[in-house]
Amino acid sequence: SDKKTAAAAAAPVQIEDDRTGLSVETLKRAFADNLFYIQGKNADIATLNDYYMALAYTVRDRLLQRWLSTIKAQLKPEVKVVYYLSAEFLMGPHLGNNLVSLGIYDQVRQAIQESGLNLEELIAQEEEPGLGNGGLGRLAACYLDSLAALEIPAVGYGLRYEFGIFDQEIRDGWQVEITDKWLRYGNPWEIARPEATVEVKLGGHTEAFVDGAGRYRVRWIPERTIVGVPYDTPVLGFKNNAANTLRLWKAEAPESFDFQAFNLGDYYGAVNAKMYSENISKVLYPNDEPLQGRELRLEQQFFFVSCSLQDIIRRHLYVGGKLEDLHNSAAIQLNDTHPSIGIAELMRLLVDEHNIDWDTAWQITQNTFAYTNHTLLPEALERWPLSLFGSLLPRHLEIIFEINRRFLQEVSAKFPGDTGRLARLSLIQEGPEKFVRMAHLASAGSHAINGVAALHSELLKRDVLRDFYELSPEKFSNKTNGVTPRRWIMLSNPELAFLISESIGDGWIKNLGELRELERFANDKEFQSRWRQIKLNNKTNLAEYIRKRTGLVVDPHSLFDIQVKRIHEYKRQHLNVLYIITLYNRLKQNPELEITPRTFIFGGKAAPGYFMAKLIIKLINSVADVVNNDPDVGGRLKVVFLPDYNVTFGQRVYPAAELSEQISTAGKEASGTGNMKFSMNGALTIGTLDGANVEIREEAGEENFFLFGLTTEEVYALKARGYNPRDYYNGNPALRQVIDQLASGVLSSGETHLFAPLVDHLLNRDEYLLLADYQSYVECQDRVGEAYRDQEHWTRMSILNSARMGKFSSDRAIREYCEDIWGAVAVDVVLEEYVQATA
Ligand code: 4GP
Repeated sequence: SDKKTAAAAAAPVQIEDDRTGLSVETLKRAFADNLFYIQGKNADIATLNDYYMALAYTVRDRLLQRWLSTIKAQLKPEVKVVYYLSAEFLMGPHLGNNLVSLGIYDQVRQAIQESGLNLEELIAQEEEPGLGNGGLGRLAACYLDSLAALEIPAVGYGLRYEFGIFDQEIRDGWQVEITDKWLRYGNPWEIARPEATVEVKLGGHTEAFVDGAGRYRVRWIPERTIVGVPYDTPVLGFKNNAANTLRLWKAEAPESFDFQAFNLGDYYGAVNAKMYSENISKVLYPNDEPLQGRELRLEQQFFFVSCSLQDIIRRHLYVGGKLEDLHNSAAIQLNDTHPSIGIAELMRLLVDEHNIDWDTAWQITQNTFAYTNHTLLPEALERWPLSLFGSLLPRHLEIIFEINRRFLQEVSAKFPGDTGRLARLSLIQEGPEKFVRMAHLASAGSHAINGVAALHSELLKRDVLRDFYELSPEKFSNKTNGVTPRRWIMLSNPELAFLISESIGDGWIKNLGELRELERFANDKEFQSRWRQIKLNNKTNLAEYIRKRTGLVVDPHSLFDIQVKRIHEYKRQHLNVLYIITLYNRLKQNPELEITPRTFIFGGKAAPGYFMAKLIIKLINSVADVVNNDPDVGGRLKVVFLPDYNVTFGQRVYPAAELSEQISTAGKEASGTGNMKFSMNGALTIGTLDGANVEIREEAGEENFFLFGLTTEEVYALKARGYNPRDYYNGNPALRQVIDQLASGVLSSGETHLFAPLVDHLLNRDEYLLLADYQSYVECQDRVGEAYRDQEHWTRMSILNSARMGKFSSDRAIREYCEDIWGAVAVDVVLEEYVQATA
């Protein structure tokens, strides 16, 4: 009866309209209210950032009702939740995307306009969370978007880096890295949940003991403890009621440490411990750098994985689940090997902390985890020196040894006497220095393993994970990547989105396959000219942005030929440059030559320690200097390196592109996702048969794709025969001229040594076969130039490219993961109209 009175007293309160209402009037009122009460400003003193924050909070209020309703709908024992573990989430700016998801872009624009401001300016104010390097992190973000769009219960788990990927500036043609202080002005999209803090142990040693039941057990006596504080960002579904959670962990020192030291009078010691602990979530590691010896990186990985697994278990027990059934209510996806320590950590939690026997724990673990591989590059496969691993995670090393012992027993049973195979499959790499092979841990401990494009998945089975494939072929499948059409068409290319919806209805936004209906407009003159006009508008916008950022004036009527992605030798930005120099030489030889005017646009960051990649940036800028300022060129060629490529900038670039450069050495690019964003927005692709290019070409039709270069098989064969780049150099005068120019200093203001490392590399090793592919690329580029002259035909190809990209929606990819790997289904979310103050 006490309970009854309490419940009566806590009669539910209706959620205020000012917090949820979507009308222009309500939005305006809420905006003014937030400016005053949250930012503590009025119009007299408000900065643009204050206005941005006031609007962000207005929008966030509208997420919260959906978010809490979603949590309520999903917090049930029978609901299976997808946990996406990723060291990177490259989310991009939230505000515009949330407006799209809520379907209130137009109302908000009007409300802001009636408040005397400009919505686009406020949107541009947002500092994007750069918590990822490139493809892998952005894929995780697209997947969260699709999971919410499809109402699949899901949590993304990662690290809340205080400094994300560095900001890039270009000085004297070189990349300069600037710390990314993205949290400087606060982050209105996250909500801290300090009450859900968890403890993580590190270092120390282990002790064996026999427990009360007479069982042999091990306890871990750590050297130090840190705590993980979760920060949650709601991730909205597109025009539905679902809002999933991105939960990022911040590392902090446990308070007790401070007090202890403080009581001893060691104030600095206390502060030091705090700073040391907080280091763990300080900074995102750039990829493409050797990780050996990077203890902090391993600490990061273990930290966020341990926090997340403890969180998952707590949630499972909270809804009344039994640990033996964990795999029925949790599907944990490992986004590459970065979180693969989770396999040993879950074993530890189950066996050591929850007293479950090894065999049962191993079954639960294998049935819960699945692993996605994102790269075949041997240097990118993570392995940790045993010594480092053991000193940081002594108990996990023991567990890995035991997993390995049992695993190799299985292998022996299946392949008796095959010791070579045992050595190849072992989780431990033997040798003068021993290593833990993380891809092997991930493969042994997962029930599903996938690559990210058809070709890549085949190569995984054939090369990198061949022995695992022969051992358990049933684990392997392909899940070709996808990207979200909400951010990558609707938000970034609103005019195109409008034209598409006007022509075929707006079903495509949730079902991208419907774009096929555009095919019937491919020859329609009126439609074609609107299509072209939109592209021109987007190009004009980009040209204006280029002028503002670099001072360069480019012609929006020239062919916009774009390569944006991380700078890496295998991606071959320098092959693109070789063609630019070739064109330049032709114009110098014959200034009257008729060529298709082109603007070559590059963007991308190089890993700070990757010298060759940084030299490629310098090369692009040096060539730009020469080409852009030569009167003989007469503005027909322009080369632009746009600094600080990130998601925000991508949103401007993809809609303005006409030619998409996807020119990696065949067999090296796992999938690519930029390639998909370009085609969706009507760019044609020049590319090799690599990664998802293969499937893009299949879908678009080979007549609508500019193919060049060696195939994967040909690359292998050529290397097996013994590749000598000098043969190509000697046999091709145009190529020879270009390489000689690089060496001579004419492209580097006389600095002859500047590009010597590049020239040396190309002539003597050329690991990525630029010289072998040069002629084929040049001829293909020439065909592109020709094709561009027939604008009607070009437009037709462009329309068909967009029309046929339905497959590359991340919704399709997520459906496949749900059906084949996760066994997760949609859960309907009913919006709660009332707030209940007590339970
Ligand atoms: C990237 C791959 O290089 C790219 O081909 C793929 O599309 C993307 O993952 C998503 O699957 N890898 C990384 C990385 O970004 O850090 O390894």
